[in-house]
Amino acid sequence: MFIIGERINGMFKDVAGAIKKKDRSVIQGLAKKQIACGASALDVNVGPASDNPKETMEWLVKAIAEVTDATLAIDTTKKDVMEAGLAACKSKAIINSVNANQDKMDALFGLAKKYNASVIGLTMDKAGIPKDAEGRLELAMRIVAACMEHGIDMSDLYIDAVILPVNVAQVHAREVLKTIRDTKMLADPAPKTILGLSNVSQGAPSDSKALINRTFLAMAVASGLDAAIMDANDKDLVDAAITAELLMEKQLYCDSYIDAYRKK
Ligand code: THG
Repeated sequence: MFIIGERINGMFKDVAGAIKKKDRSVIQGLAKKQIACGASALDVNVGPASDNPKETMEWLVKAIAEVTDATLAIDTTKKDVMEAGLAACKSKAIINSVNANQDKMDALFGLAKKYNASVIGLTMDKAGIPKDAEGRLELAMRIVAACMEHGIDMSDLYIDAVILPVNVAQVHAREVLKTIRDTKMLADPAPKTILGLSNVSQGAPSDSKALINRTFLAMAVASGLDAAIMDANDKDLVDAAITAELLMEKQLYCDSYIDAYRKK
């Protein structure tokens, strides 16, 4: 599982506070902790309240790059903020994200080429997120086609079937799982699949969130999920990801498989 830590996001109070005070140590602490817990990459999102998102994104990326050379997923819907983040990255970055609208794809696949970045493509467009897998797959196919037109390798594309909170959109979860399975048939080699996992438990009672995330992650791995933006600091969640991959024969079994995986 390619784990992208979700914590450097201005939607969290500690991150919003650190941005306001320009306190790099809070951000750097979160970066180091997530990597130590098993994240291979870090999501970077300035959050909804930022008055100067371009400058904030650049500041976050530079602060993180001082303590790790991990891949960063630049998480913004704004093209100028995306470019500010990509330009500040020292290692290969991930564009998080592009939707299936042609104008967005042309703009952001252009940036992907310019900065040699990977891309997360969301199965949504101007009309929103389709309710069923068929609608999501049609948008995924549009993203795959645009990627090919722009000369981007399938190995650099992650399709995100967009999971919604189960408390308000219960019918979506199984459609997301079907989308993950069928995305593998859209191209050869196939694009990768990814989810913003914690969306699924947003709004659920806090004592059930971790269980909902962990259960859905195991189900998604069984459906072929390759990567997740998730709470890497949740040890049980990371252990569940490793174990689900073991049971899918993506890791070799040994009695100490968790330790063996974490030492890799
Ligand atoms: N796909 C892609 N990128 C994404 C998402 C996605 N980026 C943002 C988001 N979704 C993934 N990141 C989070 C981070 C936190 C939470 C959900 C998704 C979250 N937070 C808790 C809550 O809202 O209940 C706690 C917040 C708090 O403590 O303040 O659930 O889908 N490509």
